[in-house]
Amino acid sequence: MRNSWGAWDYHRPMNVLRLSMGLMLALSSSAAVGAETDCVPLIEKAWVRAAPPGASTLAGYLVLRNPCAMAVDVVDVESLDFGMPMIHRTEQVDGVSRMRPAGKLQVPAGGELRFEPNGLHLMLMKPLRPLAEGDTARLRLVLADGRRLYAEVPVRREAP
Ligand SMILES: [Cu+2]
Repeated sequence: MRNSWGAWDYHRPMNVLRLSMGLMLALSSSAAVGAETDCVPLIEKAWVRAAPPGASTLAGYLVLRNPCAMAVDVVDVESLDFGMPMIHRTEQVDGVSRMRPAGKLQVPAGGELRFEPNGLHLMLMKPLRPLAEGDTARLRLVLADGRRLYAEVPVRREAP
């Protein structure tokens, strides 16, 4: 399942994607992963900020909500539309704004993780096609347990 985009079908509704992901998990992992994996964290309010044509980097934001009974760790972001997507955090150091790789991010049970301007964000480098306002970017967050959370994210000028 790792490095495979096989479960990615741009046109299928999300609940079907989730179901097929659940089935794949059921087939690929046995008792080691319990029924807990049926519960999937949710990507909400996702958007990519529109940038001028030719921009080498776009920024993405979202809320990752974890309604499950166990914490989940987010370790990476992948995309069909960017050659080098990363998770960054913006920090103020001595009054200067800096960005650095965020590392592993834990979302507690029942909690949420907010990717928002001037904080945690998706740093979407090397666009593989032009993405203008109204377009949709395909992203997925990678969890430490190997699961992927898919999102089709609108390109917008402002937060939804
Ligand atoms: Cu950044």
